[in-house]
Amino acid sequence: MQKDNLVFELLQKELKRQREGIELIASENFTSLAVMQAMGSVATNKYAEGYPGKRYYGGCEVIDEIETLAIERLKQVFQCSWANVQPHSGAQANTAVFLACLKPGDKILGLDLSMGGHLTHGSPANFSGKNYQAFFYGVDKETGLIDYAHLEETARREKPKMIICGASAHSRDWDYARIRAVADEIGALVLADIAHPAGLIAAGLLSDPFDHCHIVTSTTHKTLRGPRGGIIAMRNDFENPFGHKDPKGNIRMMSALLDLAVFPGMQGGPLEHVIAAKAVAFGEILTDDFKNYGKQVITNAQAMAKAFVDRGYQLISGGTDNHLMLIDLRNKGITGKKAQESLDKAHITLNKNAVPFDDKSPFVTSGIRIGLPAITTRGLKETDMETIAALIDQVLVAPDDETVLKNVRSSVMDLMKQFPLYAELP
Ligand code: DSN
Repeated sequence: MQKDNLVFELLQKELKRQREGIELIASENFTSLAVMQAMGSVATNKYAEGYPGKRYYGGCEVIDEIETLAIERLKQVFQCSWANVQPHSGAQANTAVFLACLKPGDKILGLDLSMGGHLTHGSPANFSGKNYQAFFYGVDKETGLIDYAHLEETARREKPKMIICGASAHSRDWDYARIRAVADEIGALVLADIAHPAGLIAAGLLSDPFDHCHIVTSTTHKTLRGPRGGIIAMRNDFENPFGHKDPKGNIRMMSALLDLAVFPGMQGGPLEHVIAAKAVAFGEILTDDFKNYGKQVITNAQAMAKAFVDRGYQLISGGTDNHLMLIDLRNKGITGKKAQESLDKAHITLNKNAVPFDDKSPFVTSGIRIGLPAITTRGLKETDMETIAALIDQVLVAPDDETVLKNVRSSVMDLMKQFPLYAELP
């Protein structure tokens, strides 16, 4: 078979881009080589619809061992009694939870997308806003913190069946106990989507949602530093409080309904090569190295936040508890879109992001989101954050100045040469 030069040259080009840039997209990370090797393995060849021990295909004995290992390691990571590692993504994981817990038209309550929430938490553009009646809470205009009083008021008034906590662009920890208290008052379930901070929760550095939230979903590729994918987990199993039954009309525990919702409910064959890579990543998360990584992510984020505040930038909520920060650029006279485009030219990658109460469209935005998981994996420390903030500031002050962009790009390349990425690869 001839090698596909076109695709492999493009992949080499992408590796070069990753090596030479400063990666600040809060939802990205660099997996270990072992995680990538598991993903690019023979497990991609195998059909395994079903679950370990109950498959619709022959020849699944090794795949069963791989998937069981992934499940057991994930249970250990979060001290859970049940986990499903098959969702292809975080969105799929959330879809499965909705399918298992709710009926179309049921009310849900989530963090508004424009306030840092996620599409799958009820946005009208998404299945969650189309098939369910979505209500939203937000953040306080002054403090940028979650407006729990508004959440409680909306919950008591609308009585949603499910309250969703979790965010894509919120830099503070969550009060899961407070959300559970109001959910118990109105008989609602609580879903925590921890896609962003999951790795920091796994490392014991942020509040633990599992004690208070009935069901937890996550992606595996952000702070968990695994392959692109999703998971669902519960510390304690329970009966669906809304009387849902399985297709045979039997009352089942939530774990069984969630398994059925993932397969055959909304997915076919699981991506067993990705599940193998998830098992590798979960094994890595159980090490002390990962705990140290989590601590460094937070140290770096706080150092970066301080460096921006010192330069007169306005951070939503004034700082960060986790791996990211959201910067409102309105006092700097540049939009999120322009900032992202100019920084791209300087090999600094991040994303434009709406800020709470934004007056610009989601395609333009007033803000940028900065995340530290990826550069922390590369080995950068808190002293480097001052350097990076200074480089970003130079670009944002003169976004169209080609000389500035060229000089910053060259400084970025020099800096990142000191932190080799995938040195084992050509
Ligand atoms: N979770 C989004 C992000 O944070 O980039 C993608 O869905």
